[in-house]
Amino acid sequence: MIASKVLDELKRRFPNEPEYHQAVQEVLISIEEVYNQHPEFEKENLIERLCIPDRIHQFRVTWVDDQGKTHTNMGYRIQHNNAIGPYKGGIRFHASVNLSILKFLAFEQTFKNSLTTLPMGGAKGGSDFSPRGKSNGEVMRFIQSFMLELWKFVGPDTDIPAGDIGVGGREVGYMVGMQKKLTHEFTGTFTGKGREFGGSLIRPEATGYGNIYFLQEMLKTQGADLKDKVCLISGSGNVAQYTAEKVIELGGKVVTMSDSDGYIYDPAGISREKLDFIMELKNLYRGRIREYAEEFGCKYVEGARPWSEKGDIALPSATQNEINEDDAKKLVANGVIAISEGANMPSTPEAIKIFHDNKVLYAPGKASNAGGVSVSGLEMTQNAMKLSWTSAEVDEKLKSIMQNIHEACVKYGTESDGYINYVKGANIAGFMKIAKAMMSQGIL
Ligand code: NDP
Ligand code: 2IT
Repeated sequence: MIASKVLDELKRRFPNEPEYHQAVQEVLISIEEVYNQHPEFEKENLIERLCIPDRIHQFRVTWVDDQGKTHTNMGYRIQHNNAIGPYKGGIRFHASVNLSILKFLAFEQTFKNSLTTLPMGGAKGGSDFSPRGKSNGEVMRFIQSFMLELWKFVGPDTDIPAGDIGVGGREVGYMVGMQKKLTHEFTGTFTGKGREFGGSLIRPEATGYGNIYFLQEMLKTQGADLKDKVCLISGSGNVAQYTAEKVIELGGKVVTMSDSDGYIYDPAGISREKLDFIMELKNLYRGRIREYAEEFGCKYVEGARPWSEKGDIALPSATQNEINEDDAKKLVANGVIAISEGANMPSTPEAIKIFHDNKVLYAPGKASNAGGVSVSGLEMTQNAMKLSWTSAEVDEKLKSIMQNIHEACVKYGTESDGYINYVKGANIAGFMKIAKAMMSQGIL
């Protein structure tokens, strides 16, 4: 396999999908050498079978707003690969959603899920519907219409969706309700459910906490910890909130958070009480991060990202490609020692090169944000066993999974000078498990 040739061919067959090409390119470059040590892989064209999704469902979603106006959106479910378990991955509702973004996310999810050590394949879905500014009734009616199509493709042993951007507890609840109505069955088809109907404790916290558990392992390799470290966080949604919570608990100082309008910079640090304000603002009132600056009198920068502020650690937790080459240069010039991604693919390839060239600790999302889907996997197990574990039990399992993922990255990613290339480590470790499973199951 010659990585550049495979990529060129994918670009020719699937043009205008830049995010998908970006995600595939990173993996191909990382695994090229290992792949070529196994001629049996190439003989069965494993690489194309792994890069091209098994199946794509695409449908129109029609719904009526509070004023009686009829809208159409697009709905998608990309079932990427189920070699190691049923399709599994989140649903994203955001105006920017398109096939390229969901294909990159489903591809990444396949590798991430392989790393978790749990038996889950990879998938992603969503819609270009944005819940922002919509009433509860509008969100519910949209979701009921979305589910009229999606229900046919999902199930507890087939494909198990969950949350992502724009999809939290409220949205998962509406999806579960409609799935139940259409199938007459109460099954564990979704994860991220409310606690009252089969949801796992710690699932809301899992991605953010997991990212910090991974970061702790990275810091340990340099004899460092989080105490008094200044942390730059982007986003103020599910992942960002619980990332901040864990940093604060471990003695670090969070100085930035953001939303799609801008970021706040609080040099005194976002305390536990101030984080409660953000959680209430975002989760209850669905307000804007600007209101934090108004409440506590700190700096707010409209239309910008937080990467020009000085910090020891960067924790991007909003969206893809939110750290570009210039941002990476600024972070490095300001003395950043670690970047641990809560979001999926938040750093551009040029930014990653800057981190690698400067030998800073850099964890790609498919390793460091795998805690969310891991606890989803634990939710599936609890549902199947019809029991629920305590918070402490789930948290303990989450920590151990993140430590195992870190270990796998070290095993496959340590370079001759001792620098740990977590991108290479995560991609090779994730790939080898899927490849072996695919080879065992015949040419499909
Ligand atoms: P939320 O919808 O809860 O929060 C998203 C946050 O990011 C919001 O603050 C949002 O601002 C901001 N944001 C979204 N899109 C953009 C954009 N285009 N530009 C700038 N800011 C943006 O989503 P999550 O916290 O769940 O997801 C955040 C990231 O983490 C995503 O990359 C997701 O794929 C990834 N992830 C999520 C997991 C989960 O379990 N939820 C698991 C693993 C990864 P605004 O409110 O203004 O839209
Ligand atoms: O990107 C992700 O890993 C998620 N959005 C969570 C997926 C899941 O199935 O819990």
